[in-house]
Amino acid sequence: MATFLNPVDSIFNKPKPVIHLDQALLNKLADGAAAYPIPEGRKYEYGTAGFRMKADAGLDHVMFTVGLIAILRSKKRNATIGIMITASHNPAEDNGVKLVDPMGDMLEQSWEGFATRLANTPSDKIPKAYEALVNETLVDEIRQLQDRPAKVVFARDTRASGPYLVTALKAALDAVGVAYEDKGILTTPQLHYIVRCINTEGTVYAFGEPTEKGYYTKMANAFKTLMYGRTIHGAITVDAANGVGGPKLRQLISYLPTAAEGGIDIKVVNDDVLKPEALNFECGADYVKTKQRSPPNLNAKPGDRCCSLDGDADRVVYYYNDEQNVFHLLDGDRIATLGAAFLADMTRVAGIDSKLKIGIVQTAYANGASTEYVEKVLKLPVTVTATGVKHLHHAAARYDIGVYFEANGHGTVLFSDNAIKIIRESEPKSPGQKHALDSLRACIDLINQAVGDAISDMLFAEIVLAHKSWTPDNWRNTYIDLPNRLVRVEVADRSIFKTTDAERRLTSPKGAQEEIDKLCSMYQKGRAFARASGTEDAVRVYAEAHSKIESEKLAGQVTEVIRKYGSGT
Ligand code: G16
Repeated sequence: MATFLNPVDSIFNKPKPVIHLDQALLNKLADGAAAYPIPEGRKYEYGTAGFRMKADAGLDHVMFTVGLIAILRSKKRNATIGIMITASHNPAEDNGVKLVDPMGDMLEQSWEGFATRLANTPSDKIPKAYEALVNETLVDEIRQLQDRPAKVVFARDTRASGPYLVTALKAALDAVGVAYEDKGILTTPQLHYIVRCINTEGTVYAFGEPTEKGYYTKMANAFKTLMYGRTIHGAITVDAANGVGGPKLRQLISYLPTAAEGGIDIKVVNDDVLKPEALNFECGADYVKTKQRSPPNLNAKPGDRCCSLDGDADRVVYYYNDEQNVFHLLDGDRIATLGAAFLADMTRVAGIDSKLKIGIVQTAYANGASTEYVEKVLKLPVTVTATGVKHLHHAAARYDIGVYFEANGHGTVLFSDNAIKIIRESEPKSPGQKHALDSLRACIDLINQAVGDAISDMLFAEIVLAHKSWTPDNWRNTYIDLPNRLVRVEVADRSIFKTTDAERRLTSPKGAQEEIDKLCSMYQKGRAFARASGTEDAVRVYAEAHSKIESEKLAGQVTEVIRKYGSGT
């Protein structure tokens, strides 16, 4: 690699060096990229959940470019970067890829543009585009970071297309010649956990042992502490969406005490990962949340607690049938309120509540009744952000204890450095305070703070229910959800639907929001919004109102508005 000075870029007489990559490296990149051309007319965008599409629609080209972005990001941050290959709740024939930043969080937003730009670069132009990005991201007037070593770790879910996509990814990593580790099949949160562990190893922020075993052990130990003297009543049935969550949950179970040992009885269903087409089919968190019914094969009895994970186990929703066999959903809003109430109680008992600011982060999909309950009953502040955990995560980080959940079951709890210090260093003055502090310390370990984690969230919910001796009915009766309806609307071009105010209002197409406002005003407690999906080619419509009939009518009318504007008539 040669470095030349470019006087044109000089600022305050400090020339910015221009890096020219060795011809041998450029040739290797050209050879590698040639095997993964962009299909004619294909456009890519790094969206809410990274890149996501039909697995055979040119995703291999994206994988090659994502490998290069991970290398640049690793050099820039001087840390290990993660790559997760999954399409989460989407059908089996889809796949996708997202990058994991050093602390196990989502890729910094300013880099999404680089990822999109490189993905849309034809294969023959990739070597020069990569060189341009080296100069753009790794060089400034003061230093150049191109010579730093890069390290990448990656994993995939159980989809059949995974191994082939790994080949395309490795082709990029091998062309540049960086160190990488293939972690095989993992849940999305497990990879996030491992990335954070690797990057914090040996520091005061050490997150744990960077292995799958380390993940299970950390969670199981925290579970045992939190369960001391408590009993979980009855079994929990977990629908694993026929995805990676099934086998991983079975592994975790082997680390947990059984019900007879004062632990938990987990029944795993829909854990067939050998039949690829079964993934997310009539099961899983997205199915249950969208259809508002249990997977048809569940056979649960009235009162049985059930929950569903999604395809990569980063979302969870609870549900049960009451004695009249009526289905009730306990979604992400419920998990957030349950968890926040517990954490707020524990900080009060521990005598540290005045030192910590606890808050909840939701999106526009949060049921209006949940927001009212948080503000009026729990007396906690609520922040609303756009959909996508990256937005919620950042907002939650502004609290000492930030509980964030999307209604679809995606979320976690973040403890600030200040909160961790106070919780770890406070001296208990009574057995009650000691118990509360021990419980809070164990929560810090049980909850996967890197990212929303269905398995960790499920254990947390089970523990809180055990502490409160609550049945699902008790949980549901904390507040009554406003009836609501979610509709997926297919339109010619979803990109014309632009929003503002945390996606609660449309700014385009012109006139659409006024029509939605007028419709909402016709219903008691009527609220509705429409937003373009970030993971599917569709617009999502959400509507809630005082009664079920009204919420469905409002959803239908707003859907018609979207269809009308979406078809350009
Ligand atoms: C992804 C994001 C979630 C988001 C969801 C929304 O979920 O990670 O934060 O809520 O997409 O999808 P859409 O934009 O299509 O409504 P996942 O579980 O598919 O990765």
